[in-house]
Amino acid sequence: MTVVRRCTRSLLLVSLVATFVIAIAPAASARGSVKATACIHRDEGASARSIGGFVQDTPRPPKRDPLRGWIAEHPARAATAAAGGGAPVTIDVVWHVIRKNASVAGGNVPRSRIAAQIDVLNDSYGGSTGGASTGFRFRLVEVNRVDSTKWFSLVPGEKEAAMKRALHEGDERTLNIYSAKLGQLLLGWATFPFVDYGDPTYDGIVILHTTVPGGSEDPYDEGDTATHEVGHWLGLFHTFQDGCEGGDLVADTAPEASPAFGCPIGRDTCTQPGLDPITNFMDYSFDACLTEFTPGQVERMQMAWNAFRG
Ligand SMILES: [Ca+2]
Ligand SMILES: [Ca+2]
Ligand SMILES: [Ca+2]
Ligand SMILES: [Zn+2]
Repeated sequence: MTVVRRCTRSLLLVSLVATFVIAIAPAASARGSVKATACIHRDEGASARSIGGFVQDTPRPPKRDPLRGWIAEHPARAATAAAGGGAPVTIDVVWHVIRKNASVAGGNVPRSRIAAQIDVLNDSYGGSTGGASTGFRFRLVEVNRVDSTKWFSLVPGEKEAAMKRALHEGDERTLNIYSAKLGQLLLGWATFPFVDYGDPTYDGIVILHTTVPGGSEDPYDEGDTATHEVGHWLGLFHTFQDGCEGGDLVADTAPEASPAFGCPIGRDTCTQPGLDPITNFMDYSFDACLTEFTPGQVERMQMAWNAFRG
C-alpha cells in the first residue's frame, strides 16, 4: 500500500458548477487520522460566489446533464460519438507563459517542460498510461511569453478575466493554457464546454507553473494537473462529484464519497459496487497515482466535443 507522505497539503475544490479549481492548501485535518483522507476537502459548503462576474454555484449535481439536451436533439451525432468514442481529434494548444522574470522560479517555464507537458497530455489521452484511448491529441501551436508581475500571481476573478480577454487566442476548439503562480494555493482550474461564461475569451485552463513535468510541485509535478483540467475542459466532472448518491454522469466510474489524496489503494467509500476510482485522472490523487480515463469518460468527452466544441 502506498502511504501518503504527509498531509501538509490538501486539494481544494473551489466548488463550482461553472469552474472547477484544485488547490493545495495548508494542513487542515478534520479527523486527525494519518490516512490520506485526513486531508479535508475544503470549501465543500461554499455558497454561491461571484468570480470575475461569473456566478458560480455550489457543487450540486446539475439537475440535468448539460449534454442531455444536445443528445436528445442530435441522436444520430450522439450515437456516432458514443459508438466511435475515441474518434481522432487534434486540439491546437496555445500556451501563455505568465512570468514575472526570465527565471524558472519566476514562471518562465522552459520550452522543454512545455513539450514534456504536451507529451503527458498525449500519453494520458492516448491511453498509453493505462486507461482508455480518448481519441484526443494535442498539438502545441504557440508559446506566448508574457511579462506581467500583476498577472503572475493569479486567482480566479476579475484579474484573471482581464488577462484572458487580453491573451486568449483561437476559438472554442483551441485549448488556451495559462501557466502562472496561482494564489490561494491553487493547482489549477478550468472552464466547462457547456457553461456560458458570458465571454468566449474566458475559455481555457489555468495551471500552477510548477506542476508541469520536471517542475518543483512534488507530488503534483508530473503534469497531471493539466491532464485533469483538460478533462473538465472536455466536459468531465470529478469522480467524487456529490458523493455516493451524486456522481459524475459516467456509468463506468464507481461512486466515491470524497476526493482521494495520495494513492490510497483499496479505498472504498461507497457501498455501491467497485473500489473508488483513485487512479482516475478526475480524482485528486497524487500525479504518480493518476493513470486513466475510462471508456465512459471517453464517450462523454467525445459527445461534449461534438456538442460544444466540434
Ligand atoms: Ca460514475
Ligand atoms: Ca464501492
Ligand atoms: Ca500520472
Ligand atoms: Zn477538478
